[in-house]
Amino acid sequence: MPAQTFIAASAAEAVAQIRAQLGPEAVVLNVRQLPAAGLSRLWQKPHIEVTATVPEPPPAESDQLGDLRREIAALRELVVQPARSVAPSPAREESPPDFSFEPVPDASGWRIGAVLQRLGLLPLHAQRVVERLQLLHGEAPPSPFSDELAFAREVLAQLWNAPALTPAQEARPFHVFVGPPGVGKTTALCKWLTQSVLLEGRPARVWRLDGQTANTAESLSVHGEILGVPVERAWDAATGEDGATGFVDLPGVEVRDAAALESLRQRLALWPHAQVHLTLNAAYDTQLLLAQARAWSSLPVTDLILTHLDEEPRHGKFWNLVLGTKFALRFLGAGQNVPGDFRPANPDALLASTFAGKSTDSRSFAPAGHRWQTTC
Ligand SMILES: Nc1nc2c(ncn2[C@@H]2O[C@H](COP(=O)(O)OP(=O)(O)OP(=O)(O)O)[C@@H](O)[C@H]2O)c(=O)[nH]1
Ligand SMILES: [Mg+2]
Repeated sequence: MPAQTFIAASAAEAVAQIRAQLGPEAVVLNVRQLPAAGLSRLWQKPHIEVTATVPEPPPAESDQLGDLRREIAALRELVVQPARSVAPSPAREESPPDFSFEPVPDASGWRIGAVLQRLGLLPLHAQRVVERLQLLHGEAPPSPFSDELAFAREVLAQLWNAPALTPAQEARPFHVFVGPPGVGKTTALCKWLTQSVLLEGRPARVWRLDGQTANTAESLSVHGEILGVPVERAWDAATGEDGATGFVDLPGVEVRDAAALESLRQRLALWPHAQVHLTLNAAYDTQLLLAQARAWSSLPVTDLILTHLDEEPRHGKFWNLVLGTKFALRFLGAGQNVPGDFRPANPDALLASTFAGKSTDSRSFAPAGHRWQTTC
């Protein structure tokens, strides 16, 4: 569906318009403040302009089978190229395929282990998948590689760690974003905030707090103003009692900085029912991501948010976080613009992008050519 533009005096009014015209499936593509024209700007509050659309409906069951077939075909195309290139065409000689491996069986006899490693899983985790496959389907692999692939997808989906919230965390959502400096915490907060206010129509409140260092995210205050959400600069428990969804933005902390980490720990102790989102840059090297997840696991982290998916084509590596940490993947964000691309993580979407090389499930992407305008 083509994007539609809504002009409203407040976020609540925009929500009502979007809901009435596009229904609950709407996706917000862009938000910006419209300055009032002429003298009226003296007494009139600026309006907001929201661009929204409804993504394509999910494919029917039979299409999903078709998707799987296409993924297998694409994968086969990639992995059998070297075998076919025995007598390469001149063009191929000039630019050899950069994805040059064959799904050769490892010691277990299964081929999928090598493929998973090529897609970004560490050997340890690829091995774990193969062992589980052998447990479920027998020592020897099925003859068609497509069956191995389909079984492996099932196993990965079973190993998915779904976010588990306590009743108190569910009752009064209060989101705190923590993580190393510059990974995209404030941007992720702005994206989530926009969805919460404009799509769910929930009242929200933001705290942009200083830590050991000052929180210089002025753009967060501007974004709050556009959405009509108060952005406090100091914590006051009383303002947290109004039932609004809370969002807390904090400066990044280097885990090596013991004093800053301890100060953060003490602050988190003030919010026992907070959902603490460890935010990491997905484009970092796998070992670094795992080291960061381990280092932060001494804090009461609820789940993980990965940012910068637009800069990381190999989504298979995210399975190392699923299989190698105690954290559930909660949200995946791509791009620096707000509201941009920010969606709940789930095994189906990650499997699709792992095996098809797509950045994420294309159904939820904005229409081609659309450009976001706000940054946070
Ligand atoms: N390409 C890309 N850039 C991003 C993404 N998320 C954030 N950025 C950019 O990364 C930079 C840092 O983003 P912030 O949201 O300020 O990061 P932060 O973690 O809040 O930073 P500190 O508060 O300083 O620790 C900014 O230039 C963002 O525009 C993303 O998903 N993709
Ligand atoms: Mg920040």
